[in-house]
Formats: sequence, C-alpha cells, structure tokens
Amino acid sequence: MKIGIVCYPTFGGSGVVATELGKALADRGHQVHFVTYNQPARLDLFSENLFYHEVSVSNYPLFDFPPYELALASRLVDVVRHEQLDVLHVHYAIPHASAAFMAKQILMTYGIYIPVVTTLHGTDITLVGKDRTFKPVVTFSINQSDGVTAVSQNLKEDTYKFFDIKKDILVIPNFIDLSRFSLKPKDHFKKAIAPSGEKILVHTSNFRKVKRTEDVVKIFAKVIKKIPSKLLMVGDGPERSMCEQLCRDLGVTDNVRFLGKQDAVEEILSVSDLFLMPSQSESFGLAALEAMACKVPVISSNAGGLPELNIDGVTGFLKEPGDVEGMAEKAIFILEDEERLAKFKENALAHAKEFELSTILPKYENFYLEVIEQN
Ligand code: GMT
Repeated sequence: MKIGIVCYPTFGGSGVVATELGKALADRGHQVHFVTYNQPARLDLFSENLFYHEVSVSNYPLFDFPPYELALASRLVDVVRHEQLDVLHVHYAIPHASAAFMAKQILMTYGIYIPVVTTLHGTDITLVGKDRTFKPVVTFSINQSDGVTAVSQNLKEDTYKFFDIKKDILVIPNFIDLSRFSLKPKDHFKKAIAPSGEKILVHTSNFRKVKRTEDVVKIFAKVIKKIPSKLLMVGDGPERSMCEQLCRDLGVTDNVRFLGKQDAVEEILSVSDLFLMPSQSESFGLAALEAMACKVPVISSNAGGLPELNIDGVTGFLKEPGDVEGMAEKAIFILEDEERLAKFKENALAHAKEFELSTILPKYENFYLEVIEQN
C-alpha cells in the first residue's frame, strides 16, 4: 500500500506512535509518506520506502496566525495526487482530521477518492477537543473519517461520551518494539547513579500539568524515608522548574537527577526499578509500556486507559490521581522485598509482550485494507 501519515513531528506520544508505525510499515514493504511541518523526531533512518514531505506555512505579515491547517490540506492534495496514495492516516484530531477532510473534498474535484483513517490519541479528545472552541470541528471531522481508531477502550468510551459520534471506533492500543525496548546491560551506569545499591525510581514525560510531576517528587520524598533510593526525571516541559524547587523544599535534591530530553530512554529504564506515572489523565500511557518492556513495574494513577495497561497487584499498582500517600505506600511495598520486586519485574515484561509491534501492526494494515475496500 501507499500510505500517507500526518502527525505532530515531536517527541509527544502521538508523534512517536505515528513515526514508529510508519517505520514498521515501511519495513513490511509499504510505501510510507510523512506529511508534517518538520522531520519527525524518531524518523532517524534511511529506507527506500520512507518519504518526508514538508508543510511550510508562509508568514505573510497580514496573518496574525499562520494558517497551518490550510497549508497542510494543500500539501495533502499535492502528495495524494502525485504519489498516488491509497490511504491517509492522520494522528490527532486537531487539526489533522479536519485538514484531511478538506483535502479529501478538493481531491474529489480531480476525481480522486482518498480514504482517511483518524487515530485519536487522548489529549485531542480529553483536553483539547472538549474545549467548546474545537468541539464542532472535532465532532465533524471524526464523523467524516472513513475509519476511526482510539488507543484504548477508555478513550473510545470518552469519545462517545463527549462528542456526538456516529462512526464505529476500533480500539488499537499503543505498541512496543521489543528489539529496542528491552533490558540492556548498563551496570556501570547503575553504579554511577546508585553507588550504594540504592533503588532507582524513574519518571519520563513532557512535564505538563496533566502528568502531575509534583506528585512524582512527593511520592519519592516519602519512599526515600523508608528505602535508600534515587529518582531520575527524564524529559522537559513547563513544570520542570517547579519540580526542581519542590525537590529543594522537600530536601531531596541530592537524590534526584533531572536528565532532560533523552534519546536512549531504554538505557535509563534498564537501570530502573520502578516507574512512576501519577497522571491526572492518560489515554494509554506509552511511557509506562516502554518501562514495562524494560522490566520496570509501574505505580500509576487509575486515570483513563491506564488500568488497561497496568494491572493492579500484578505489573504494579494503581491509585486515584492525587493519592500520593497511597502510591508511596505501594512503591515501598514493591521495593522493600527483593523477591517481590523480581516477580513484579517479570510480570511487567510478560504483560508488555502483549503489546508487541508484530501483534499490533497487522491490526492497522487490516484496517487500512478494510477502509480502502469500502470505497
Ligand atoms: O502524553 C502526552 O502528553 C502526549 C500525548 C499526545 O497527545 O501526543 O500522548 C497521548 O498519546 C499517547 C500515544 O497514543 C498516549 O500513550 C498517551 O497516554 C496520551 N497522553 C494523554 O492522554 C495525556
């Protein structure tokens, strides 16, 4: 198939899923065309089947707000026509699904019908989409898609709850490439971080409010009172400096390392004992899946799709968002007993295997074929 992929080309979850999916489809022999405003962050390899088409928005002085959606729609028309694409797969409803709809209408004037698959990732529905400003456009563009997928059952239910959706939504969860995300021998790094054999807790995110990063620090401040431990904070974003100040206020600065954005996250996860994800809202929790694939159990909130990934009492524990006390208590419970910790680590990996790329990829391929055949 010739597949067009539209996504945010950043380190955010939806961009990562879209890019990894495109790379995997190219490996399977499909021709994959990324249409974005920048080279996607993880599109870091050369393949004869991968193409990148930049969307550039002219910054004419009249425009207070450069019209990205229109530039994207025009670029999509151009790419679909000249590359003769079979299907367009847009990740994130705003503005990708609506730009795809506009491109589809324009292409019909050339006698071309391009089926559009929209994948909902979470913040497009749970945060941004519910905003009254966007609601009519989100509702319309989901209903106009030829196929719609959501990354968890919970996100599917929320989409039906908050929008007037007439289309069927197929759940295709996030996936993991176990050849990249697996336990790596990084003992020297572990020794450098935790020279006296301290336990290592880790958090990775974009440090936005929805991640409740302050709870990560508060949980750690409770854990370290009972278990000698270190905390690694990976990523960057608006809440980072507040977290650094909180570390000072709680007197844990010497045991917390802020590592910023990292490419080889799997190496950091490989030395870690416990992953913390206390998010306020989380449609799937790809970062937690990456941790589990590296044998790291998870203490998380029970928000959104997290209960579909983190199995309470098996791969970790779940508590209500904001229940710092409860999460710290469960973290200590896992970490205080070596045998118990080892069991949770095994369980985390075993469950992560259910989301292996090779299991999930055919679900997308079959869905593309289905929407192509319907048209
Ligand atoms: O988590 C983020 O802040 C990034 C966000 C995004 O919109 O790119 O990630 C969302 O999509 C990921 C991939 O499907 C999911 O694994 C994340 O759970 C989801 N984030 C939220 O729902 C907050």
